[in-house]
Amino acid sequence: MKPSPESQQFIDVELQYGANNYAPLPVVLDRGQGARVWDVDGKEYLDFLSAYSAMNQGHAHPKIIKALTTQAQKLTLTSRAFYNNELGAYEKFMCDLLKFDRLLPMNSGAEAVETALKLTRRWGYDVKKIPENQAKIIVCDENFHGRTLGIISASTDPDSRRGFGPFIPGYVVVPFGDAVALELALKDPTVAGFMFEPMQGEAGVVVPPDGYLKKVRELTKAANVLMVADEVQTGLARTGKMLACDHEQVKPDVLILGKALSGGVLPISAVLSSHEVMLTLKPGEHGSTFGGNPLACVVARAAIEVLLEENLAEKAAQLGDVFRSELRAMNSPVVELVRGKGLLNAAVITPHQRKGEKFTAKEVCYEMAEHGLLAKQTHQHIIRFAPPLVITEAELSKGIGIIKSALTGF
Ligand code: IF1
Repeated sequence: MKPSPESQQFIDVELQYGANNYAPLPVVLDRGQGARVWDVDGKEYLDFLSAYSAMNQGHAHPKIIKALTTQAQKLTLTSRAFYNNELGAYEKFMCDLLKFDRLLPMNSGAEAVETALKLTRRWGYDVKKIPENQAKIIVCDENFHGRTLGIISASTDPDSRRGFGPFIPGYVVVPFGDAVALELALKDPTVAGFMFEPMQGEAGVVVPPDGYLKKVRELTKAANVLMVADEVQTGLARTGKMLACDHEQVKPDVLILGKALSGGVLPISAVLSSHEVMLTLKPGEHGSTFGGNPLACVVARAAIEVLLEENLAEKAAQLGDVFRSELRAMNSPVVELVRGKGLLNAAVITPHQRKGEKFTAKEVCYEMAEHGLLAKQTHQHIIRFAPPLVITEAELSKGIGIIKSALTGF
């Protein structure tokens, strides 16, 4: 796909002045509404990425934008040196909804993960009485939890780690979805927590075997180890339940949220946990300038209310079933596998030749973009499909049509 001269100008200035840490599709977006976005030439696309599941509520949701603009004119930031009149109400709202005792507000997903890691270690020392500097945290092979040094120290992806060492010690890696391996790793009495994604995102939308979440809950409890669920991507209605852990009715000890917590409007993240875990932190031991700011509190509350008022978890479950069955029914010889839950799905593509040229996940994404659907490959052969949950049935059918033509040729 060849960008218009106008688009190319925007691309060129980024190429010249930006860091080179992304390789975007050559589409320059200018406006969004619901499940649709428009580029600088006015071309319309269906957004099947949703900013990596941050836009569950859709672009420019009127309720969230109203909350944003109203509060922005009143008070945006106080820092935590003072109280503000929105934080407590937001914390209570979230704790009541998700049945946790306490919430710690942060900004990006990675910061919330860092917070959860620190809380887990702190609990390990103060409550579990692990000897000083010996706490370990178990993580999964092919995890993705963010980009900070503390987090990439737990990563098994060479691209995320190369040239960034030395790394932070104290991680143990087990295969994802393997309860037997977890049980074995939990025998070490210096383990403080097990942090994992209930469905792995970057690994290619990997759904664990049925019963895995329940088993994780049982095993961690028996070993006196915190179950730390990173639901930054899977949480907040994306997989067809408010939390992916709800699919097996388990409650983690520590829950990490981000992305759709703001409906894609601001970086807002949070860690939720029990009195026992959260109160191991004392004043001055952790924090953030922007975390818990009144603008974020108001936006997050509106964003969660939208999920509830519009039954977006149920909608994701229903439309997700339609999406997967339609994709499978295409019987495309180049689609090896369709997997996912709710509206977090992926297709595994067989690399093949078309019109004499190689055709893999990236080429499929370019072709879909030409025809008005934006999605992004992960690894070389997997395409993630995750439209905003507010997508209409008509828009979803249109999207399925575009995917079909991109996969089958014209
Ligand atoms: C990028 C993937 C998605 C996450 C989980 C924490 C974070 C993320 C489970 C950190 C972030 C992102 C970041 C984005 C690409 C992306 C991603 F492809 F890498 F896997 F969503 F699918 N926990 N995920 O998925 O949150 O600090 O970014 O707010 O460009 O790196 P963050």
